[in-house]
Amino acid sequence: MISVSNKALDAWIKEVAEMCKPDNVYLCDGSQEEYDKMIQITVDAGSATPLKKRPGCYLFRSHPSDVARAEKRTFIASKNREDAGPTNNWIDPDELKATMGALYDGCMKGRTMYVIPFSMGPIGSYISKIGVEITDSPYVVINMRIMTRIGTEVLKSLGDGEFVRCLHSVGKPLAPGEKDLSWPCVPNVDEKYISHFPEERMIWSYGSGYGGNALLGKKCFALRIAGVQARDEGWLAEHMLILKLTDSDGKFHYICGAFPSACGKTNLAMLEPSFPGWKVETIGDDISWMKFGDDGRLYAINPEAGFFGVVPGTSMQSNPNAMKQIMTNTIFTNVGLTDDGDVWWEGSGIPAPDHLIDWQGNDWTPDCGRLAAHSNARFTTPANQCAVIAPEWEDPAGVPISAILVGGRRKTTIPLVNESLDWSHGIFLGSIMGSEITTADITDKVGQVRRDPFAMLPFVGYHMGDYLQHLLNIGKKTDASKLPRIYFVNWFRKNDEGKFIWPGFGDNSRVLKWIVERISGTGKAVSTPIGNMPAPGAIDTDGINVSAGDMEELLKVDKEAWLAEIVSIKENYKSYGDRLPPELSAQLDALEKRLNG
Ligand code: SAT
Ligand code: MN
Repeated sequence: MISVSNKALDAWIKEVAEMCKPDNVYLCDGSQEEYDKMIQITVDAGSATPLKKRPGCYLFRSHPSDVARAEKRTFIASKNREDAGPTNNWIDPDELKATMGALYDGCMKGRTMYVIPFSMGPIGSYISKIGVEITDSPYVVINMRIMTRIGTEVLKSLGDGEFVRCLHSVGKPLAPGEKDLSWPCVPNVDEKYISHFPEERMIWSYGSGYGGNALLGKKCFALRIAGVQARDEGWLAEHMLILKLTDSDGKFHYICGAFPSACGKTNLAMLEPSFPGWKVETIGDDISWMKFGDDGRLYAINPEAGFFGVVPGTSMQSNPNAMKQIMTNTIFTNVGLTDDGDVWWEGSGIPAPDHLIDWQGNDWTPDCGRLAAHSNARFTTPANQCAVIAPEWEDPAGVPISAILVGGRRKTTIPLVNESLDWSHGIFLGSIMGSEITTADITDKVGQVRRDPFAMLPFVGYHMGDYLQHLLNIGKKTDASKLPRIYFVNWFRKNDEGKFIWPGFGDNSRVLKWIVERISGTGKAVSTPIGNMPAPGAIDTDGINVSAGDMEELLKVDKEAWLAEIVSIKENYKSYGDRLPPELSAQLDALEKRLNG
């Protein structure tokens, strides 16, 4: 048995080992040699395929039951049911511990138990926090080393300090001599558990090896548990990208952005602007932790060290920087394997080969009627390999945030961009954001809006109403002039023929340009009932195929549509019951008055 100097950690490791009964216990040091050894273990086990065409890259195929975050099986086990709120699944913590304790009993037999000390954020930053993940999956160790900072340095920095306990098992013990599966997990989705104990700052995950179910530093810790810590300690743990935008004079601003899935968030974080001399650099593509600095501004760090991005749709058009980044040292999960040892996926912009092995390990041809890559296939790739990573991305001081973008995927109503009147109005806009439900969601509600406040619907570890109140409270902790300005954006407006009006991708930089002009005091705006909108001509459309009429449509305040929107927002707000912040209902009333005024 290993031993570590942090007494609480030492005791916890022994307690977990006694419960899970692994054959061995291994403490990760985070070295390259260790990483190479883990890779070799997975190659030898038949789980990983080296990719001849991409140095240091490997392909994994998951079990078909284990391909995405399991939202239905994600639990917030707060002591009081009400504290989990209407958007989370709740189980009494004692009951859940008893159920999962029985599942964990002996679940690591025949396996090695890996102990991974990890830091979310640069080691030692005042914004960073430390966790320890115990797992029986070498795939998790490999991915955690890319996605976070792990090993001896973290343990040193932890000292006798506090850490978040993250326990993970794939839930597949091995009998003596039993051959392992290439993707061990619990195939029955209803027996998987992704559990959070917010009061104890603890995560228990069982039965899944995939993504956010298993890489516990990401959504489980950095959003759900850190969100509770942030609420209690007066800071922010948000589902936001962080980018640095530099204009042609060399002036720069840092911008955060919250978008639900399928809105091109990773692409925006690495965008290639359409103006000569302008530059976007990446700080983070998914999560932003923000604390007040001594000057009263909000400073952000990216708590992660890698990108876990959706592969399908990634192409030289949608994200040339990511395409370059994933040529080396990248883990691919659930994409197609070509006969010459490369990977292929739908929407890559590369013609499909005549034959490949699909994500389920079967022969695939272009006419077979199946996807080569699963729609949630992922790359895990080190952030420092990104060609446009900002040099200061690991600055322990964080970067001062000037603006926050919020937005979803809306065909109608929501204009291209709208500047909030102040912080509270901005929180109101974030609280009503969302996307239209598409056929991909397999529901009878196609076309209705699924509201996803700050893209945090599946990621708030407590009551959504209290979360929105916390955001409002943050705005009262400093001078209004020091707060980031909040912008509501929508790249996805369609015309009557169902075609996108705005070109999107790199041209979204035209909207970012107006935003930094606003922050600098030069951008022209007109005041409208919904907020400040770009004055005619204030958004540069030189060189793109967007007419003045299109711009008018993109920036129109459609009164009837907004009044209908208000009805639907009221319905949504009802679900927060008496925890709906009074300021938000006041914002909604004020909007209605302005529209009718
Ligand atoms: O699997 S993750 O939670 O890391 C990504 C996602 O589903 O948002
Ligand atoms: Mn995300």
